[in-house]
Amino acid sequence: MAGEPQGDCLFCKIATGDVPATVVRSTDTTVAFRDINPQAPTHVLVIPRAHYPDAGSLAAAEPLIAADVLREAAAVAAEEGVEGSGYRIVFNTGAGAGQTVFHAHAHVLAGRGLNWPPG
Ligand code: DGP
Repeated sequence: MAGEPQGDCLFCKIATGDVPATVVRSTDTTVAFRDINPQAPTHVLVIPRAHYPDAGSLAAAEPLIAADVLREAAAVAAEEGVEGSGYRIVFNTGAGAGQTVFHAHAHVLAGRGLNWPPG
């Protein structure tokens, strides 16, 4: 069923605690944890607990949870103290755009110069 945990999904396992991660925030619908391969001094991933393969399918099926992910991304930025200097929220969508884990997630990146356009 849509949104149900997938046994072969790494981020579903992080959401349940079956795979360890450095969790910085947690709500009924989301988990935020540090990226294992940080691309900036602050690099946190925010995931919905529900399994959807990407941000678009999450937003179509569960718009309130998609909003929770965005709200939590902003809360992470506030907690990390990077609101003033600026931060970037990224949803890589599709392998061609660099998505490697097919469970919707927002990258929250900050703490260095962030160029535009991104690479
Ligand atoms: P993306 O390429 O947009 O699908 O981002 C996936 C991110 O997930 C990537 O930046 C690395 C991170 N990642 C992959 N495996 C793990 C893991 O086991 N733990 C944590 N904390 N992050 C992971």
